[in-house]
Amino acid sequence: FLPSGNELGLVAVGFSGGQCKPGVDAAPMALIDAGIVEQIKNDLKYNVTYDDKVHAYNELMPTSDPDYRNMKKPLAVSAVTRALSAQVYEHASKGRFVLTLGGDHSIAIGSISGTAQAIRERLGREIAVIWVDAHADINTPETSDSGNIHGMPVAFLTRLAREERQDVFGWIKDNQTISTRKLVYIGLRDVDREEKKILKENGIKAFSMHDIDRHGIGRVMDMALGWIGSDTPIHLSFDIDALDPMWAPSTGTAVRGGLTLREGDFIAECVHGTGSLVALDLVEVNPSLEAQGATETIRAGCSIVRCALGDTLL
Ligand code: 4U7
Ligand code: MN
Ligand code: MN
Ligand code: MN
Repeated sequence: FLPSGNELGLVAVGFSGGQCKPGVDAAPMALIDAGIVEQIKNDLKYNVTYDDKVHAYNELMPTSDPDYRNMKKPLAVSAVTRALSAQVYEHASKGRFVLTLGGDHSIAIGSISGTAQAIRERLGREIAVIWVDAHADINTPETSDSGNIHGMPVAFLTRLAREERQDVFGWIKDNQTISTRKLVYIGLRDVDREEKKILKENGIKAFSMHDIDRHGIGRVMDMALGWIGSDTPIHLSFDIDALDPMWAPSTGTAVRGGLTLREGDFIAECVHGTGSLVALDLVEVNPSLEAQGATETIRAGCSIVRCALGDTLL
């Protein structure tokens, strides 16, 4: 099921509506200005299909978008992720590896639902998801303190959160969802109390920073990939705030005590090494925060992407 012929589809998503801080919508352009597309084409030899646009989805923005079930901007996030889901599906169903550059992490509702559907239809297989993040992003609308949807994408993708309204994620079909058994977290260190309960009750596999300190990132990756099992298509969703603020200060919800840049790259290298990676999200880079650190954060993002696409040290 390997994406054939090094074909890669790129979707640039300039969307920040899953949280409250402006600027994360500028990340795709910043990553592209830093040369990410050239690196993918020239150094890593991918055939890139890209519409040369950073999608803002302005035509989808509602004129009024009041809170609903404690969710902020429910109509906007739902509409954007629905459109993104179709874009990602289009690439993945043609056998392309799909790279989605965010944007805040709410966009994973779109990218992962699109991958899940395409891989089910093309190969009759369920995807696994590796979620690299300081946070679990598995709040339901009811457990969320903030109401920010970038803290809820995993709940909607696993159906732990559901909504009938078509214009508020009711569009998510069963064949676009993922299994809690094939979900693995790496890098957690800021998990809300209610989220901890959800992880426990559903037996979800998670490797926190404590586990990485105890076992080292090498063994943690062996265990994470062992849990998924070989020969399972993998979608890697990488939140830049998984890295320590020393390496990635420019992000909306930075948490100290995170991964080194090298550990982040190593995770991406290991997942690439499985030969089963079918899609990657790189999210939550916000170049307007900690402006002195923006260049560093963008460089870290580019590095993670290159490693996941097969860049090697030797
Ligand atoms: B990110 C939080 F309360 N859990 O729900 C929430 F701590 O995509 C943070 O991982 C969510 O950056 C962070 O708002 C979302 C909070
Ligand atoms: Mn996240
Ligand atoms: Mn996070
Ligand atoms: Mn964040």
